Amino acid sequence: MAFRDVLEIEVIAGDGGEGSMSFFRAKYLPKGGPDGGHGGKGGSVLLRAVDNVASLDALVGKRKFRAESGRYGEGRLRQGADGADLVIDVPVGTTAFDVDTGRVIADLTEVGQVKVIAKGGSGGRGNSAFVSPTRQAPRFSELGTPGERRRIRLELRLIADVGLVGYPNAGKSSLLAALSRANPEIADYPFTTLAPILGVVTRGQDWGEQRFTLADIPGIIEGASEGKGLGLEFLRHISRTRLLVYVLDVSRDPVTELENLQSELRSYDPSLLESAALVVLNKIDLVEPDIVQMVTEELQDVGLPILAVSAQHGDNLETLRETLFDLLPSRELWAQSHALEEEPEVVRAQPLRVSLRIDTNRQGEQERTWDVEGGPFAERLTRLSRHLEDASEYLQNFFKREGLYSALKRAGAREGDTVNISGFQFEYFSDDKKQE
Ligand SMILES: Nc1nc2c(ncn2[C@@H]2O[C@H](COP(=O)(O)OP(=O)(O)OP(=O)(O)O)[C@@H](O)[C@H]2O)c(=O)[nH]1
Ligand SMILES: [Mg+2]
Repeated sequence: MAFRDVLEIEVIAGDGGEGSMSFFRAKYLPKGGPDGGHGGKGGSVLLRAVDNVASLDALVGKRKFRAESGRYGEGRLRQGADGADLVIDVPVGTTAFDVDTGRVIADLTEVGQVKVIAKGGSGGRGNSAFVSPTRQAPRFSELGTPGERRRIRLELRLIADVGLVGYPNAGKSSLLAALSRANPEIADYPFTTLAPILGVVTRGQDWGEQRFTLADIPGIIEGASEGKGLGLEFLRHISRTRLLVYVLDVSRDPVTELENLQSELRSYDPSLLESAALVVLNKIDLVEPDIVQMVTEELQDVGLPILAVSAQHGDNLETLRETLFDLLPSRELWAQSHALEEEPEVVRAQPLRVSLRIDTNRQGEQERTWDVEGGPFAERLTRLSRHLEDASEYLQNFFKREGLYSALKRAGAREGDTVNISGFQFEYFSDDKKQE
């Protein structure tokens, strides 16, 4: 059975629709007013956490996920339809990273949780929106803004409360089977378990019933952090468990095995060693009681509680169940120190910056260009790029209102300098001059 727990996809939100440039027309009205409606919003791409561990598998093979774009606006003030959102179902426990920044975009820890991972563009305004006392018939409208596009890495970390870690053949799956109703494969060869398996462990009945989930992951061996065995891939699935159980085969070399396990975990993520933990010495039926006693004493130094059991014969399993319930830290306590920090929703606008660039042209003359960064200017120009000519007066006012001219003036701009706003260029002229 394939078990996909890491996947890279590309998500593309819908573009906003274009606003309409239209004038009301009727036979008996020769010059109707502007009536271009707004474009619709682009659909966003969302992740939704569902209670189905296999759901990342369902996404395999599809690389691009695209939400619908908004429709264009039309005359008679008809607004374009919004594009539909695209909801991608992922298993609860999935974390989404932005591949390019490495930041956490969404960390879905509860079933039903929904998070936008690519925001749809906004619709352009129709020409009806630009009517003013001095502009009765605007001959321009806006384009919509493009939808966000992102490369996303999805990582599934099972949301198990307790995790079993140990060498192959230590008896992890046997313990899972003995403590829960899960039915993992158990066999006398290493790496029987190839993918994580969850079981539910309960105590008490009816209203008093308590439960936790127990994860059995593939065996870990020395050198796993360098890619030996099945590698440390699966340790991801115990990174959220609140209690770790080191399962050791008492008949092998448990002291060395525990040391190696801990050092492999440490090289994967040092904070794993700070989790609450318990050592289970398994297969006590295979050795004399004084061996168990001796090993237990040798393991004292590690400073963890130790319990000797036989998964096969059922020795001490009820004590193990009780101990697990007792040692399991509460969710609230655990969350305080382990919450992943999601990327903040609001991206603050960049402050306006103007900088002068002086080039010498072929004729040996100096050309002065002011590069403008930040501020709302580039977006507004892009939105109006289909109608720059007709919108020029509107844009002049907009630039002035938003402080572009005063910033340029303060920086020392001169009549005839070029102003460059992400590729849109025009000539600077000072306000003072205009008023003369
Ligand atoms: N004698 C004895 N054998 C056991 C005990 N627990 C497990 N075994 C046997 O040990 C072998 C390995 O058990 P598994 O539960 O498959 O071990 P695992 O840790 O899940 O192994 P991997 O999945 O390969 O990592 C099987 O043959 C089990 O029957 C025990 O308490 N006593
Ligand atoms: Mg197993």
